[in-house]
Amino acid sequence: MFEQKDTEFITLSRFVLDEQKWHKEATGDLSILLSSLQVACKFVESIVRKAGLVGMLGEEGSVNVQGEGQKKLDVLANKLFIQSLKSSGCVAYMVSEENKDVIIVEPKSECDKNAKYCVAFDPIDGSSNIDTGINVGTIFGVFRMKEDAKNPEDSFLVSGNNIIVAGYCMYGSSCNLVITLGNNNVNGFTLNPSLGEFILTHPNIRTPEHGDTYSINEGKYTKWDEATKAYIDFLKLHQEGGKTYASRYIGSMVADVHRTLMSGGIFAYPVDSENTNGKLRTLYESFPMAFLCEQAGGKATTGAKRVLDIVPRSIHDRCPIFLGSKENVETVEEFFEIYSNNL
Ligand code: AHM
Ligand code: MG
Repeated sequence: MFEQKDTEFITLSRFVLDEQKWHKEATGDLSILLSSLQVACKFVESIVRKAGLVGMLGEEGSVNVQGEGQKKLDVLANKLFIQSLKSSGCVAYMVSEENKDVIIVEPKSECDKNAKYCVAFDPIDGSSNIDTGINVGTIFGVFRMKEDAKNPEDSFLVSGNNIIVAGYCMYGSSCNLVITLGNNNVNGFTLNPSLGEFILTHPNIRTPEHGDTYSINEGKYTKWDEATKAYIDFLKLHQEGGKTYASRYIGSMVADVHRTLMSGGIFAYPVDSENTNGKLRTLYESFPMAFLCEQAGGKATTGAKRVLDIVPRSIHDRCPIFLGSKENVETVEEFFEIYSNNL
């Protein structure tokens, strides 16, 4: 029988307003921005849910700046996020996986001229999974506009330590929005589709210190560097109390990171001979996920350095990433240390 989960019915909107109360200097702009992101996520969720019925599967026929074929859903979700964020009046600049250049928001009113936030996002992450009904998601990170910026790019070409909000929305068997505003606090909300509200279902998410699941595209084994090969070989051969590591890879970063965040273990997209800087984009994939992971008690490294210490040189830069449980990531760091000494 259906039982209502024992919850205080904290909606995402109320959660954001509560957060605002703690900051006496807050203008409310960030709350409005987050409300716009929330609306765009709900909009995309409603389309993903019925994509196969309304002709929204398949290719759009265009190619993005990354040289990747755009899916119809990539294009529509991108428009929805841009439109929703533009109409918030609080966003000055945006970077999207689907747009070559920084999107500059023209102020529509005097009030909009004070817009001070910059948002980087991947509207549909895991696009290759769209047509087979597998989980996809949206990833976003919010930055403050850089005061001495000469170009719109400058507000984004800063280290990940400048990110102030990060989150993702996973369009899966349920729609989950996981968000952090820092303060070592990560919260998960589940969309109640009948109410159209995200309800707090996973308060204060903490990533286990250690996990026994690894998540990586192992088909690329022969193309990896020696440190990555050695680390994955170690996981396969290593047994604790007779228990082996489990391999889980969906190929949608949002879904793979969500599982890693909730249950522990490691997610990785390392350098390979075809992707010499890794595949995942620093600004709107690696930074938000690394920030979420650290705020939940985990770690994120490129192998050589902390992901959030990277300063991207261009808005679509890529970086290798290993993120997840603290102990697992520290083992990765040890492997990279050994192999860097062997060079
Ligand atoms: P996308 O944003 O174009 O969908 O690409 C990113 C996706 C990630 O979600 C996922 O971790 C990775 O690409 C999977 O790549 P691969 O198919 O090479 O394993
Ligand atoms: Mg992506």
